[in-house]
Parts: sequence; structure tokens; C-alpha cells
Amino acid sequence: MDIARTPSTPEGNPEMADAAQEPRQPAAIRREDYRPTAWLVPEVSLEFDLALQATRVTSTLTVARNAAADASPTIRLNGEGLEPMAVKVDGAMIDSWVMDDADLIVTLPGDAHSIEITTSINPAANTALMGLFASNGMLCTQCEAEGFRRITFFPDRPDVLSTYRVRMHGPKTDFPVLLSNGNLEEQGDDGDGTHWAQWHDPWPKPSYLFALVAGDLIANSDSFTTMSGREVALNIWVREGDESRTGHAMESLKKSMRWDEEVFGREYDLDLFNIVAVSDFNMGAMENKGLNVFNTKYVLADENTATDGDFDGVEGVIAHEYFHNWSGNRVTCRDWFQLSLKEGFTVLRDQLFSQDMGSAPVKRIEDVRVLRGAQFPEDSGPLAHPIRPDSFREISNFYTATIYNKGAEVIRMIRTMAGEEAFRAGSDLYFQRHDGQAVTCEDFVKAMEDGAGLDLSQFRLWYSQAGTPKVTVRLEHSGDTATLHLSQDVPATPGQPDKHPMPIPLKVTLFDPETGNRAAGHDGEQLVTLTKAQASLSFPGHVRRPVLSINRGFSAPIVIERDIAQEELVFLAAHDDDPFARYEALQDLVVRHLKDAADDRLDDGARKHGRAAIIEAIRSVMADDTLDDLMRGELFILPSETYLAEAMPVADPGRIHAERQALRAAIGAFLEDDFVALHTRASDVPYSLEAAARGARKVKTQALVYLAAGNPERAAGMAAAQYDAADNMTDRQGALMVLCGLSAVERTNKLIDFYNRYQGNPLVIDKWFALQASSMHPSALEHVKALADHPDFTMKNPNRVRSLYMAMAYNPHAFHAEDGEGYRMIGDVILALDPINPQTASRFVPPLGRWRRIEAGRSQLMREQLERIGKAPGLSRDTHEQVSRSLG
Ligand code: 0A1
Ligand code: ZN
Repeated sequence: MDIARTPSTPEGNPEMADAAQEPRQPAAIRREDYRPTAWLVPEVSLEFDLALQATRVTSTLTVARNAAADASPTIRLNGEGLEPMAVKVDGAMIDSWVMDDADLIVTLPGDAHSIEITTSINPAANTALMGLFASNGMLCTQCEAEGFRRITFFPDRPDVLSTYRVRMHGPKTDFPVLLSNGNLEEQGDDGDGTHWAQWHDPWPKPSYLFALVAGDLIANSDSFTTMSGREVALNIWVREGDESRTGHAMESLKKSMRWDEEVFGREYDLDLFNIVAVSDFNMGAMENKGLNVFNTKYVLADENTATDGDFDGVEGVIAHEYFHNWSGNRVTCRDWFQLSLKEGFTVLRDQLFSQDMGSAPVKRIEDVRVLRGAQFPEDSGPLAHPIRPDSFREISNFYTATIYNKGAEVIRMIRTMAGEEAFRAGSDLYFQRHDGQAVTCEDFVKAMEDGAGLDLSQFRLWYSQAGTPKVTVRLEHSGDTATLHLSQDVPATPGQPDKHPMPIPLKVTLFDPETGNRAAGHDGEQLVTLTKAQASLSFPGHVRRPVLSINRGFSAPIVIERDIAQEELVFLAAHDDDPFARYEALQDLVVRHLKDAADDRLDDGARKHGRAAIIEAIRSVMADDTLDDLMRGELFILPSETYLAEAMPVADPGRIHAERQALRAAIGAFLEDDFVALHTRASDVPYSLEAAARGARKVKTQALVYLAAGNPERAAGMAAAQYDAADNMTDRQGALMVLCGLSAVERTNKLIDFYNRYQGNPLVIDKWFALQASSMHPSALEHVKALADHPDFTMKNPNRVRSLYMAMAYNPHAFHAEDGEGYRMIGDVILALDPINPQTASRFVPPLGRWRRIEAGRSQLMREQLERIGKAPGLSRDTHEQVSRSLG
């Protein structure tokens, strides 16, 4: 059977009968049902007659039987919302075609044919932003994963690789720039106000990598000379007026190209690389061959409108999409179950790149924070799935933190076990062996085994088992020997009640608490791989009980439960020479304290004692002059409320919020003078993008965050002054973020100023919405409600929707308002957005899906919203799948 949703003949199709009765519950597609495609399409020729409301598409497909598949007399051409206006086979009009649901079925007598199909589409009416859509008068495509079928009928699956020739024709004034994949072959003017361009992409690619852009755009152009001396023209296309904010993106692109040559040996393979920025986009960006399409958020940046974090975001996403040229495009996925093959690997590649471009330890900590904030909750909830899922109903729902971020961690573990050199050998073999192919995660693992010389038999469990393993750690000391006892538990997840033990690579070391020296192993750090449910390891030569540092560098994406004394955590927080382990010790210290506090397990004395230890640890971070400010700022960040909730079997978000704020206030009050001094010192550092200046900005705002909790009045004055003195967005946004959480007059004044100052700059107005929706202010939810009626708010722009409602859904004290108002609002958003843009609507379901892990009162209210959404008529496949899994 074809992996497409229905068998290749429409008659007697049981799935169709089901679908007729229950249109919202299409059958699950299963990985094990994969079959090679019966027909290949070596060449595609597309002709577009462009118009915003009616674009005519004529596609000519050269098709040939796939000798490696079961023969079929029909070809299934997927479609969505399309009608065939004309169908020709080998140049002759036919009327024997049939529709099977939305797909077109054509009977083909021979082994090779040409099929020509004409369709017409309305890009202006495409609010889902999949397929060909209009954005600010420009036309743009998004085809991953299954958007190409909204443009023309096609076997829309990633294992069908074709070369594309694309001819576009349209009015010159509306669409002066006409772009597609590959190289521009020819262009011309018709002399009647219209013009045309013809593009050809020599590299065979799946349909999801097709792209077309037509609009009034202006380019920042540059060039890059590859390692073999080829000159590549680079263009970043934006709307007029935005070109001055493309410099950082261009620098990031050139750095990415050089880095991929140097670190992975990958050279670019066309003479042209185009990037287009679009303001209506569901995701961050898309790696279409030679024509990347980006959300403006990840292209436009200058010091006045973008924060340091935004600059990093641009650099990281530019790199990510560029790296896909090899990990994704030259070697692509056989089917969508293999999505992590390209995404996990590419995320790892972009993480390593960003580590090399800036502070490696800080980047590592940030990446772990993202993983634990987004992926761990997914892995412990109703939507848990392995990095290579076994089934799905709507592939858009599987662009998840698990596929991306856990996928990256899994490959990072391979790298840790292999070492850098052997890993590179594995990667070289993978690219060489599979260049031009559509392959599986198994092919990747095999290439790693062969190239890096590893045995990954047991390691494959990381691809098939969902859930975050928990490793319990105990260190026993007797005589002169320390014994490390480890045991692992991989929790049950939906559909996977029983798990096997996984190989877990743990970097460990032991410190002598008196000298602070490391003592374990010859080089002080060892890689211990736990392969069984339990294991014990002995470390002789320790006359004193050593302090254990484990999972250094976060060598495995797991939860560690360690039996360790508070003093030992304080010791590691002050002395561990692994920056991640040091950060982790501080986090653990705080997590333990807040968990106990939120669970009512602390009497006054214990609370005081716990706070004192944390304050002491923060003070030593403040005073430690071996730290740079970027790292210092990182160590100051308290564990998030989401992370704290995740550490408890059932959480009370109200208690967590109150206890965390109280701790922050205690730290802020106790260290008030130190934070003021730090703020003053950091304020003297002039703006630049150098690490020291970025670090200064980071600790400056961190200081305000603590002072806002400890002494709100003083903080309001300082934040207002920081806002007024700001010569960059990082300082200005940081100050406004702090003010947004306070009930001070400066809050209103600066919010008005910010809006007036940046009116007309959508990305900065997004910040204005997001700052208010994610604020610590007790009335944040009221503010969100009012902002929904603001004239600048629209449900049609995904960035704007996210800036208001995603910010609120991930602001625990607003979302978890005790009366359920936050849940109701998100329920309303999902229902209102679903008919407009199902992909973005379904992304709001997971926060509600956490209901099983939340205390009873709120849990019931969350569930009620899921049930209300589930009952709504005409729900999209995207939202329906997420809701039913969340309730299941
Ligand atoms: N492959 C892209 C992500 C992406 C996926 C789906 C999209 O459809 C709206 C868009 C982009 C990446 O990993 O960057
Ligand atoms: Zn990607």
C-alpha cells in the first residue's frame, strides 16, 4: 500500500467509509505501512500565471514506473482543495480520471508518460499559509510538509525526487521580482505590462522543497567564495525600507557557509542563494532549495529594534536553514516519520555553530533550558512520542520539540560517545553514502556505526522509545573507595507501557571537598555509559568523601535524581569547573527549596535556612571574578515555573508562582545594594555586540528583575531611567519588561512611549504585545483581554497571535488563573483561529493538555476546555488530533 492516506484505487476503500461518517477523525498513518511509490516523477515543469486572487497553474510531470515497487495501473496525485480544469496524458486530453476524496487518480497504460494538469488557486483567500498564499501583496509558497498538494496535483511525499523547471508570468508592477529554486534560466518582458521568468533547479528534490516568490522586493546582495573557489551570489530579499536591517542576517549566512565547510566539510552547490523575508508565516523559516523563505523575525535585526536574543535567533535560524542544504535537501527523508533525520541533525549542527560563534557554555545552558522547558513537558504528557514516531494523523503536529530538540540531543550523545573526529567520519560517510537519496533514521545510525566505528544496537532505543529517562544517583563512601550507584527508569508513555533500559552516557567527576581538586579517573573526567537498569562503579583513592559532579555538559537528555547534601550542591555551585554542572547545582538548590516550599514541607526555620543557602550561592556568583557577565547572568536565572511544575508529580501553579516570587523578593531585598552596584557597573559599558557588552546588558536587566521583587519602588525608578537612557533594544525591552510587572506609573508612561516610538514596525509592536502578555503583573490576563481589542491585533498574522496569546499561554500565573479564565481564553482562541489557520491554532492545545499534572480544581477546568473544543463542529484535522490525544 501507498503511504498516502488511501489505497491506490478508490473502490472499496474502508478508510473513505470511516471518513464519511466521522470527517474529523481521519485514519492514522503508520510508519510500518510505508511502501515505495509505484511511480517516479523524474521531471516537473510548472507554469504559473500569477494573480493574487486567481493563479493558474499548469504542471507537466514526466512519470515512470518504479521498478523497485509493486506495479500499479494508476497514479495517485495528491490534492487539497483543488479541482482539475484539464488533464492530459501524453499530450491528449483525457476524461477517465477520477477523484478519490481530494486526490486525483489517473490510469496509465505504459511504463512512462507525461501528465499535464491545469488548476486554479486563490492565494488571497489562503489564510492557512500553506501552499501558495498572499502576504502584503506578495505571493509566496510554503510546501513542507504537505502544502505542494494545495498548488497542484502531485505524489506529494518526500521520496519522490524531481528536477523542477518553473516559469512564472505576471504583472510587472505587482510582481517585479520573480523567484524560484535553483538558477534563473531566462526572463523577458511581454511589453503589455507583464513579464516572465524561468528558473531551473538541477538538483532533484521532493515537492516539499519547492518554492516560488513574486513581489515587490529589494535585495541586500553579497557573495561568497566556496572552499573550491566557486563564487556564490547571495541575496536577502525584503520589502523596501527593511534592507538596512539585513546586515546581521547576511553576516550570519556567510559565517554559516564557512563553518559548514570547515566543521562538516559541506560546500554549497548552486551559484545562487536567495533568502526572502515574509511577515505572514507559520514557523521560523523554510529551507527550500536555493530559495529559503523566512519569517521576518529571523531576518531583520538592528540594535534599535532587536535584542541580543533576537540577534542570536537570526544567526541560529539562518544557520539552521542553510545547513539543511545538506542535512535535509541533498539527503532527505524517505517519509515524514523520519523527520528527525533532518531536523534533529540540523538542530545539532546549528547548536554547534552557535557554540562556536559565541560563548559555548552559555549556549549549552540555553539549549538545555529550551529542552527542559518545552520538550520534557511534552515527553511526560499525553502528546509524548519517540523522535521517530510510529503514527500520526496530521504531520504538522509533529514539528515538535521532541523531533527537533530531543532529536538533536540524541545525535549529540552519539558525538559524545564517538568523539569529535570519529563523529565527523560518520557524518562524512552518511553524506557520501546517501547523497541524492531519501533515507531513514536507521540509515543515519548505520552510517554512524560504520563511519565512527560504534556499536549502536542498544542505542537505537533512543529512536523508538518516548519518555525522559530518570537516573537515580547515590554515592557511597567507605574506607578509601567511593561507589557510584546508578539506576534508570524510562517512564511509560501513551502506547508504550513497558520500556527497555537505554544506554545513557554520563560524564562524571569527583571533587575533593577540601582541596577542590578533581580526582576521579586519569584525566579527571570519565564517560560512564549506563546500559542496564542498575549499575555500580567503584572509584578508589578517596580518603575523604568526594563530591560527585554528574551529567556534566548535560551529556544525556535525562532527569537526574541525586541523593546529595545541600552543602555539596553549594560547593558545586561555587566550584564546579564544568559551567553546565555549576549552573545545574544552583538550579537544583533552588528547585529543591521551592518544591519543598510549594508542597508545604518547610517550617520557618527550614525556609530561612534554604533561602540563606541560595542567597549565599547567588552572592558568590556575583562576586566571582573568574566568571564573565554572560555566564553570571545565566547563573542568576531562577528555574522557570514550568520547569518547577515538571519536577512535581502534580503541581499547584499558584503556590509555585507565589513561592518563586517570594524567593526572588528575598534575594532582591537581601542583596539589594549588590544588585544596585552591579547595575551601575554594567550601565557604564557602551553598546557593542562584543561578549562583554552583551553580558553587561544581561546582568543589568537581571539586577532589575531581582530589585523589582525586593524593592519595587526603587526598581521602577531604575527601570524607567534605563528605558530613557537606552541606546539599544536590549536595554529598552529589558527595562520595559520589568516595568510591565510592576504597578507603577512608569509602567503606563513607558508602554505608551514604546508604542508611539515603534508604531509601524510590526516586529517591535509584537514585542509590545508580548511584554504585556508575559508580564508578572497581577492583572496580566485583564491586559491580554483588552489588547485583543487593540486595532493592531489581528488573528490573521501568526506572529501577532503568538505575541499575545502564546505569550499568555506560557505565562503560568496568567494562564493558570484560579477561576479558569486563562484556559477559557485559550479555548476561545483555538476555536476562533482554527478555521483561519489550523496549524497555528493546534499549537495552543498542548498547554491545556497538561491537565493531568495540575492540581484538581484547575485540572478540571482545563479538561472542560479541551472537551468544549473537541465538540466544536468542523474542527481541523490538526486541532482535532491534538485535542483527542490530550484527552485520551
Ligand atoms: N523545515 C523547517 C520548518 C518548517 C516546517 C513546516 C513549515 O510549514 C509551515 C514551515 C517550516 C525548519 O526546520 O526550519
Ligand atoms: Zn529544520
